[in-house]
Amino acid sequence: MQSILPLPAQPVKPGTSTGQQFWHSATADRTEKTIDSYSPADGQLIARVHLSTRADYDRVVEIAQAAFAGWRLVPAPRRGEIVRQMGDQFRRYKRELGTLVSYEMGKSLQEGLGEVQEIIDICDFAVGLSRQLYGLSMHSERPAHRMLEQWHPLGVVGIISAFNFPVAVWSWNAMLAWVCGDVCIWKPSEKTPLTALACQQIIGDVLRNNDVPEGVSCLVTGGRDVGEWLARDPRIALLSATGSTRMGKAVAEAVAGRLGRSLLELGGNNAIIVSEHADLDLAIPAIVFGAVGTAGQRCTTTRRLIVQDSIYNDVKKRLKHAYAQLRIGNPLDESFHVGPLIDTQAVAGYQAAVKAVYDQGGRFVVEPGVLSGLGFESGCYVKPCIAEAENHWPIVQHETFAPILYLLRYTTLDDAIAQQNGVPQGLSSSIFTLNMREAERFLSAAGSDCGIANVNIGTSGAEIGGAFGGEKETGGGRESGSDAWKAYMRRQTNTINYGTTLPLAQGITFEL
Ligand code: UN1
Repeated sequence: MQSILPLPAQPVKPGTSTGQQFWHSATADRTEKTIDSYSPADGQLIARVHLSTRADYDRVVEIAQAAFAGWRLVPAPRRGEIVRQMGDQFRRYKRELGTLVSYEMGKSLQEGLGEVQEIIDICDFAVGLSRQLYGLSMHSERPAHRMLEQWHPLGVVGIISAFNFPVAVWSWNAMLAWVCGDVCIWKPSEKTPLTALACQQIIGDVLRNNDVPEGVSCLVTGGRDVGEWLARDPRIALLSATGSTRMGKAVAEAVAGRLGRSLLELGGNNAIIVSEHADLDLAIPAIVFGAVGTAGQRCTTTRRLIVQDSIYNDVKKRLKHAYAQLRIGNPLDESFHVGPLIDTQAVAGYQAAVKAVYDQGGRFVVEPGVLSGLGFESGCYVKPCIAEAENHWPIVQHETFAPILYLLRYTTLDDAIAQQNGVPQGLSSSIFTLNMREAERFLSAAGSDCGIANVNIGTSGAEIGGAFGGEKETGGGRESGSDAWKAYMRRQTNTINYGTTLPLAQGITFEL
């Protein structure tokens, strides 16, 4: 891997994508603090990245604000054209970036490439959107009056992204924000800073070649402190944050305290209901991919399986068989299905959850374990496992970012839906059934309470065309497709009088 990205002699420094300070300059302070990025695949140090100071942060916000003054006046389709060129750049660098995502984050190469494909897809979506930022027009109650609404750029958008989708989730936000006329400051996860720097490099040429003002795309690096600076800063018009519910609550409180806007995409505790009317040939692979894909570290990972009594033993048997085929190993080797967790701290979280399952009365039907020995030197590889459990147990109610699947049973569909909804989170959900009444009930107002509800496909792997996000402790935000763009703009209602009198609304008279 060292040949793909040789470790730079000095830390890589963030900043704006067109500015001098993007790569570390010769004059930089050698005693500066850094984030060391290790690969969970082999435990190697990949790079040292400069940690933004408060002074760096303030400078970046000023540059972003200055850029916004110009960028908001660039016609939206022209902004879309620049995003189109970015999409081409991501096409060009798909393999390199996908490989780096896989190496720095630990997801399989296929998933790393898939993540870059999500960037390409959202670029295409945003290009079309740049000609469709539609407002409505309304009929006024007053003669010779016209009413309409228009959508204006909002300002500086902060983006806090998580390690599990280190680049795609940034792009869902940034590409929409840019066609909407906003400028972005991205704080990537401190666990995956290098993939973020790579994205800045990839789009840097496009911005320079098009004379886009410096500061349209900014990057700051760091952990909780930097997140707090963004959350408390009234110069940040919208803060979009993806991560844990704990982080989201802190962000929501700080942003609400200044009456700012936040867009939150937080934890999930996603379930698949498997009815006695399910086609199990579809259900089993969907469950396995949903539970073990990205080593159980997607917000949309399938964490609970709610199975009808009459097929419970059959489903259990088939899953045991499927899990026995899983090959765990280096994510860059395409013969493996499951890569490592992000770091040893995540492994400790997995072990604590396993212990909690035993303590709360659970039983593993596919055994857990941490792998060691040749190929597993990083200490981050764990066995995907399945436990028989009950929905109300604290460990089942909690999102553990690891490949642990809880097997639950139900008798009636009402009971299944109650269990599916009976958790604090509300991101993704699905039912496997060929019975139309069951499927429609699951999608009805009395059905799933999640932001995403699927029939005969799993809980993960959403396309960018739909709005992505969830209810309850998932935070309520929507990113990506549909009309999620509206969160990145400010709405203005206009009333125009083209007549010769001044009638007041609601029939009020006011004579002078
Ligand atoms: C996330 O885990 O934060 O639906 C995003 C999916 C992906 C995105 C997941 N398209 O699984």
